[in-house]
Amino acid sequence: MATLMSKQKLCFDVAIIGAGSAGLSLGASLRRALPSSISIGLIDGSKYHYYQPSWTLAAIRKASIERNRRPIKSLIPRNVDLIESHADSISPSSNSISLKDGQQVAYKILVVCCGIEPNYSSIIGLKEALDNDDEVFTIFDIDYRHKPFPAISSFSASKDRPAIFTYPANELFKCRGAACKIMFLSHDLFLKNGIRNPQTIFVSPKNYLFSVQHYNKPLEQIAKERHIELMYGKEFRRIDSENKTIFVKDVQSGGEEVPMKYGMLHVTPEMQCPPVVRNSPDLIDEQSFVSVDPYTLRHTRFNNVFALGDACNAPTSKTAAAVADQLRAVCPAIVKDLVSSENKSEVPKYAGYTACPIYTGSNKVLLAEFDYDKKPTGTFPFDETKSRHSMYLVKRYIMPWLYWSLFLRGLWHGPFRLRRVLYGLRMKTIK
Ligand code: UQ1
Repeated sequence: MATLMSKQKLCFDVAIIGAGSAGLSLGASLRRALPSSISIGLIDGSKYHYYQPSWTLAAIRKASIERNRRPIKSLIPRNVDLIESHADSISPSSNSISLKDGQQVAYKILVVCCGIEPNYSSIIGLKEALDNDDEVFTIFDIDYRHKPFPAISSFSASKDRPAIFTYPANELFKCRGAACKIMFLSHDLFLKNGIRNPQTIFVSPKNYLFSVQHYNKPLEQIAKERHIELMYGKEFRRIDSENKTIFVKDVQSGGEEVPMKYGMLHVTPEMQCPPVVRNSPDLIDEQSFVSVDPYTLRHTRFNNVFALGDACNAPTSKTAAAVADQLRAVCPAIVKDLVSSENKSEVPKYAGYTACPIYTGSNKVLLAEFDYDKKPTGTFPFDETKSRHSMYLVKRYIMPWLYWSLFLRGLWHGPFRLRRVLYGLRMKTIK
């Protein structure tokens, strides 16, 4: 239980900010690993926790957003305290957090897992377009959950304007694969709706579809087979939704804005940490993400602060799979700090593992798994550059179960062990 220091001040051995994927799975993992006398507090004023990987399939009604959410209260492990308020700012030099409702929370160890949110201001006219134009949508914002399906299903060739999918100008967004997935999913639906040659364009400031070459090549090949145009080196910074036009600039040469008409537009917005992090200057880097050592996820200046999930600046693709593997490093480090500092055994390092099951059309999925070095780190002992129906079934049916029943309950710290077993079995059969 929390200690009540005064009427206004709560105190926890471990305070976790955010009941998203990272906060809940860490809270549950720590509860299993720490003695019950160690208090754990989880701070979040939201009502629901969403299974975000369902948002892509929900866009074409192969999943339901409502069925993939749970009240946060129902997910809090026994003997973890939920503080139902939003954190407002953190003062790491005095080990305390100010909450929006005026309370103060003191901690011995703080873990910042508050996630990230869209920053629409980086594209002129985008918020108005999302609010007013039915042909503009994003799958990255729960507030716009009503938009994707109508926008995709009413796209038609007769508009004579293409369907456009965009990446943001910088790398500050979550789940790189989701921006590709929604394109292939939409393209499937266009074909299913009888559009014979749906004009589809992917606009990216980079010169790739996916940042890891090993997976980028097959994804580009699939786009080519589907006659999807890949427009590289173009930055999208302005939209005039009244005239159904976006304006792009060449990244290399700068130069004039070039107008492009759209008949449907999916935007992957730039993202930023919520105010609690941006209001805490001691904790952040120049892009206002929590500054951590990429291998330990411990803060670069404050030894008793960690951050994991989307809000930390570890340079990997931000996914729930990354969080699961991060737990392998963070959980034992916290246990060691609090109860077994004399234990000399090494805490595992996080090597940047992340995974992204990318839907590539016709009920097939390419499972991309890689680390900081962009080295493929496949769990399954087969060629992961191939799109497979089996991986689609894993994504659609196994992953939600793994997420709710194992991961959020502190029983899944990534596929590290599974990989060893599967590769071990393969070596045995080869012998
Ligand atoms: C994973 O661990 C995870 O997080 C809990 C996901 O999110 C739901 C994933 O999509 C994937 C692919 C993994 C990695 C697991 C395996 C079995 C490769």
